[in-house]
Amino acid sequence: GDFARIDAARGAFVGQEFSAAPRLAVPVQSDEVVPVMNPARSEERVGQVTLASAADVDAALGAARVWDASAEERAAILNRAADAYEANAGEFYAILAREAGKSMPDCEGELREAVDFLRYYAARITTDMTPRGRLVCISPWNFPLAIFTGQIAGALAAGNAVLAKPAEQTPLVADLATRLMLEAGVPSHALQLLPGDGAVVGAALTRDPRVDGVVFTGSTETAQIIRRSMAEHLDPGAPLIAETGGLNAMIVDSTALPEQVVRDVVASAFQSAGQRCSALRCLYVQEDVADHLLQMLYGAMDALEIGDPWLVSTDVGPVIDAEAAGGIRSYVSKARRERRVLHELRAPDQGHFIAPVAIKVSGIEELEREVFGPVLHIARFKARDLPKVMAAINARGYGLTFGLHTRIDDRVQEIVETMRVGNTYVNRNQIGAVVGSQPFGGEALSGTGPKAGGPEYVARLAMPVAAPEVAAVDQPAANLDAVQ
Ligand code: UN1
Repeated sequence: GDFARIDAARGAFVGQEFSAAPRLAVPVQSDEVVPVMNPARSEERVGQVTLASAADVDAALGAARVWDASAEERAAILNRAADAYEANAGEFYAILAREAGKSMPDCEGELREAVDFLRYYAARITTDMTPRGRLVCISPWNFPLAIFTGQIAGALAAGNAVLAKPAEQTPLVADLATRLMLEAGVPSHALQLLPGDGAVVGAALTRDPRVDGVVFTGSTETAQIIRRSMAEHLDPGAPLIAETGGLNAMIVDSTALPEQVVRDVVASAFQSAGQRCSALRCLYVQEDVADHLLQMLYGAMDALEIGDPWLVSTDVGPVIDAEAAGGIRSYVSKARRERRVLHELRAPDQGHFIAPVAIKVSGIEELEREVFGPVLHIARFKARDLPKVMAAINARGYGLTFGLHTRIDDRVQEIVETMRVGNTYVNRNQIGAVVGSQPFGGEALSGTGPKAGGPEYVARLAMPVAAPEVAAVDQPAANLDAVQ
């Protein structure tokens, strides 16, 4: 990226404090204000947020109205919002770096992806779409701009009234994004922002019978809670579109190009401090080349700069908060006690940093859960056990991404056909799906589709188009008898 340009743009916001509050079509009732802290400097305040209350949720749902502008007008306004996002790049980078701990390349990627979602969904708007009604969009802190915007843009493109709940950790970037969409012309009754607690705001939103659907990205456990909450109002027609956790694997055989494997493993496992649901969690290396390849990998890990995301030299920033860091630290300590740590870096002792680490496992079945940080598990396999490796990965049922490095063409086809995952990547890294060209989404425990950034997404957020009526032919019993 163009770091000089980014540096100049975000420089205008050094030291500034930001604030966020519910943005509703009616007056806000809550006055509960909490600080927003910088994960890279545990003592630094980035700003503050006014949390929405259950009463605010009720009022917002009452005020929500579908967006009845023409298809052309909706598309024009979403495109205008995309322009506004680009024009405000510096402020977005400053907030993303300080509120979400995002490195500069990640900040740039987030803004790019958010803009792509706005433009791509604007282009998918058709004149015959009927909105579902009130859609709740619940987004994660790991892509607090891109996924936040993508969900909303998809729902708005279909003309729905959106009630957006950003992640607790990242209300500031959501507030700026919402303001820009409203200023671009989205009416306030069609887009309302409800920052707050999952247990208060998320729960009140998802169990309300006035809600016609929920779009969610986050953990599998939260998706299950939302599903139960939605079941309370017994509207079987209200869809839950979820993109959730992953236990993503990569298989590297003895024909792979080692330099490229190393580069792609480092990016897949450690970029964004491993805080992507697409990130590589379990690397399988063929025994014959493992010693050599892993030595190269550890060398590449040693070259990673871990530190303040404000610095353009930083490769790996902090994890999101103290709770996340604590959970990962105790997981790594256990592996250390069991003498399974293969390679480990050192992290700054200030802020919520986790040093990239490689941990030995015999296979993906040993992974207890998705560890959302820069923790890579490594297993070795013998060539003849390749089918067992594939079966073990499929058996976990967390199919979000899968990576394969091989130079044997027939093997590519065979493996790709066998793997039950959302996105497969061959001879490249397995993060960084691209809106339009690589729609992103998982299967089974990883989500319910349709893929974000894909052609079906907006249509799924509109009412289903009635299937052509097929006249049912009642076969009189007598005729059936005659046939037999
Ligand atoms: C996520 O981590 O929640 O492929 C989604 C990627 C992103 C999607 C990740 N575009 O890395």
